[in-house]
Amino acid sequence: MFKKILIANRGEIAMRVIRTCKEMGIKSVAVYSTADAESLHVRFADEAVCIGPAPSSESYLKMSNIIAAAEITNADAIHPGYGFLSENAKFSKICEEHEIKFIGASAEMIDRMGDKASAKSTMIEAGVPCVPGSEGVIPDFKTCIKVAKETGYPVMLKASAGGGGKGMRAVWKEEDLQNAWESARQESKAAFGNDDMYMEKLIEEPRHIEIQVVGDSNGRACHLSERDCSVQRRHQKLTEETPSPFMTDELRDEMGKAAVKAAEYIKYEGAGTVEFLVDKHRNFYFMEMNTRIQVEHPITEQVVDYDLIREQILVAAGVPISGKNYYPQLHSIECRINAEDPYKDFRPSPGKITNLHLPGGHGVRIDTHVYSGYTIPPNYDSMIAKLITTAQTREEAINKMKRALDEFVVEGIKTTVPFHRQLMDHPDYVSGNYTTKFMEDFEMEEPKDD
Ligand code: MV4
Repeated sequence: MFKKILIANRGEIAMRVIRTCKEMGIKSVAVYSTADAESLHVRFADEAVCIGPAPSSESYLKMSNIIAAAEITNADAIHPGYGFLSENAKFSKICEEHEIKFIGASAEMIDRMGDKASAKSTMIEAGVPCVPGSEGVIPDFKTCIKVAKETGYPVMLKASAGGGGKGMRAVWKEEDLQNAWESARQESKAAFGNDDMYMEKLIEEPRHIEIQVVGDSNGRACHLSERDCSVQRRHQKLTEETPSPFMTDELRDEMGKAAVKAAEYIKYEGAGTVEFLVDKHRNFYFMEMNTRIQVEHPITEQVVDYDLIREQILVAAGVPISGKNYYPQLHSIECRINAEDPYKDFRPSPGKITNLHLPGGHGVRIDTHVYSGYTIPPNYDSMIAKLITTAQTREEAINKMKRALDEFVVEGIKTTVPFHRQLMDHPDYVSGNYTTKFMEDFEMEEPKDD
């Protein structure tokens, strides 16, 4: 078992990993930029190394500085968290070359799943349901027209190096295809340095339902059921829940089996997430596979009583998984609390938290790194806390979320607490009748003068 793990991340996920390391008796090393010198993960870790100035490119993305920190502290593994270098094949490779265990996917696996068209081809070989469309990357516009005709409009053009919606265009009729093809490729080239495109039949008003999987070094995988992540704004998840209000027992079994088949086919090691699009007829289609721990992992932990970070560490140390699958015994909802102003188009609101009161009580979990007096640096993403409520039923979990949001006090900056509070009263959310289109029509009501 590892003696010392360096966490190559910051914020709440760094705290999350440090906590499990402590519980497992593993020493932890925090790395921090000069902007994070006062951050909580620095204080909670057993050791801390400053790896550079505020800009991520000079610190949390600076591979040489992170490897140097691991060498000088004699860490035998690195946990990358999510974001930053968590799905960077080159970093995974460099860790391997330095004989530091990367608690994540191999460089080959990251590359294979990071190339969306090749990931899809792999899933077709594995027999995982995929959206009909092109066979891999489309070589030229002439083929694009032909494939769109064969697929049938509307179609979705997608960037193979993409993800999160960049370089993606919905095309409803042939006359719009050329503009979409050119603008999507330009956007993808600019964002990823690669303009390979593939095409799929457009799935209208889909739900985003993902399955958590864990694979071990013996080639076995299990699933831990689903998370419904359909409430998104500009491809940023805002809230997630499990079980999905759209799920049925047979659909869960089918999607779970497909996700395990995918993971075992590619001999996936570690915690991963297979993302699916689900249409209104409950047909599901492979979308992408993420080879990292996800922000929303706590809701799964809550309903199946399982520590996913612990499992990542055990699998990376070669410990086999039990092999059984896990099904939700409770209902859990996560609200991402961001330092953004929902009354001003969710614009960032960095600054000093002058007063903070965190909710608590039965069934309330908060994963956060902030504290009263903490100054949120403008350099990183705006998430300051994840508020998670868990109860026997969805109705009770929503009720608990409302109560917890009403208790949540953050002064000195604006946050998305008021947005989540209104969401919990929205009829389409409360009824569970929402898709990825939900946020397009959502309007914040002006604050009542209290
Ligand atoms: C789609 C789709 C409809 N049809 N593919 C968005 C980013 C990337 N994860 C894939 N996405 C989509 N792919 C087909 N064939 C609709 C989306 C989509 C979406 C998917 C999940 C969650 C939120 C979304 C918001 C807009 C579009």
